[in-house]
Amino acid sequence: MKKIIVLVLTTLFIITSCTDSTSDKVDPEKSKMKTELANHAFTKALKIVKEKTETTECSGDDCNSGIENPEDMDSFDFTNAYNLYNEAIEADPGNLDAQLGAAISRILALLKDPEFIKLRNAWWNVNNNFDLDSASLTEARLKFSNFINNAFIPAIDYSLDRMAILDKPENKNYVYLITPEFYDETEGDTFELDMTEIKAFHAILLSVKAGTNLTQAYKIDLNDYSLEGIKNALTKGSNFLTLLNAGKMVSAHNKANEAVNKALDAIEFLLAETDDQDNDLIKNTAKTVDNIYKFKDNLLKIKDALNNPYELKNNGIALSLTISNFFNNAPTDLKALLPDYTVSIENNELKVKLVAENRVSLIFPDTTFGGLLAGNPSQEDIKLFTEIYECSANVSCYDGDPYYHCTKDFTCKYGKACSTDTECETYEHCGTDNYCANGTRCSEDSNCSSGEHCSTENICEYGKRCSNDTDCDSNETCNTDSYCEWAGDK
Ligand SMILES: [Ca+2]
Ligand SMILES: [Ca+2]
Repeated sequence: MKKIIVLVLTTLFIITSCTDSTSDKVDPEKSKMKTELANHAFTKALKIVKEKTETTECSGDDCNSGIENPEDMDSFDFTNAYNLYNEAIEADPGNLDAQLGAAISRILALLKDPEFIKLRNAWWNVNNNFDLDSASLTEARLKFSNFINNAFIPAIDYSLDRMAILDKPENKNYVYLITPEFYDETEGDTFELDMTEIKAFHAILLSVKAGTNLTQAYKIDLNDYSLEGIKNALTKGSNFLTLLNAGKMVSAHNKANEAVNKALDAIEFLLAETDDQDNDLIKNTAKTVDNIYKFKDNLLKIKDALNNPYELKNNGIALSLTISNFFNNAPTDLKALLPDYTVSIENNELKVKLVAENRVSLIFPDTTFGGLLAGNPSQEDIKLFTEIYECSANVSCYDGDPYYHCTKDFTCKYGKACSTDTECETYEHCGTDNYCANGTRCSEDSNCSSGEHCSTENICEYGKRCSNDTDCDSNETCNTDSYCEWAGDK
């Protein structure tokens, strides 16, 4: 009886362990074999791309590649390699070579993606069609959106998932050697990919992801690329450049931070490398170390700017950039941040004009630009920082026209510099600001011409002296200061 029980238990154990192993069987040998096949398929695809894109005939500066029509790219096919790397991962998720191969080939396989092919053909049409109609442009733009959303972003996400598995502290010693066999040669250089290159690739993927989040945050598609359609889109109040998804702005900021941290991580790894650097793609040598530190410095500055107020100085004005605030409280309409402008179509051309006719009347509706700048800068701060002035000490009025001068609000005004009236024209006087202005000097009305009066500032001005409307011309009234004033068309 005891024997039977043992036998039953043993059988049960075998059965359960068998079923377990068939549902979740790790097969490193099979995985390795699939990876080799995948590498071979990858090399084959790479060779075709290389051959096709190599320049062939040159006449002068104009060289032809093997790509003469979009269908020539049909042979760029990394899907086979991608599928095989996936089969290798299925057989053994711990196969890091397969994880790396899958991450890279997934992106290259986009060349064969139906959404890419539609986009490629549409853009080919746009670029080779001189009488471009707005319909084909609209079509191409739509294909671009479809490609980004339905093919490109999923591919980036997939590769990021592979990187999350590969780029772990416990894999710090992982190295992938690209031997001549890999690129189908019998002899040649061997390249080493270690965590420096992997982290660098990871950082690039993260920054691309940040970028794709931006494309999804705001309405950047136009429904219609005709002039009329573009005009309507640019006009204030349209939905173009309005916020579609505030969460995507938050994600973009997070991914940008992750990308910078990952790039810094790659640099730390690179700086700690002590092995022979001859075969490394990214090298840490006496020759490169200065550039590595410079790059690190720039990354630290970017990291700081992404998260803390960042001071920008120009033209004597300091503004505090708060990128983090902008991304985390994204403005609902980017167009609304601009000064008032009009959009029109003139002679079949799009014209965008500011409503303000001069620097003084130019008003920024939000001098923080949706929270991008801290501390509520003044209109004048923004104008000086962006160097919006008609004139200044460096910028003269109308190429140095002596009859114009620059006022203290940087606007060009008629009148040449003077110290006495005699330096001005006969119909002018020298004003308190030392520029010639219209109107001769007077002490009483009789000093002025018949249609004028002598103002309280002792300058002859338009409008003869009066006591009531009947003293004035038909289109004038006698104002409270007792001179005739234009009353408009009665
Ligand atoms: Ca090395
Ligand atoms: Ca290295």
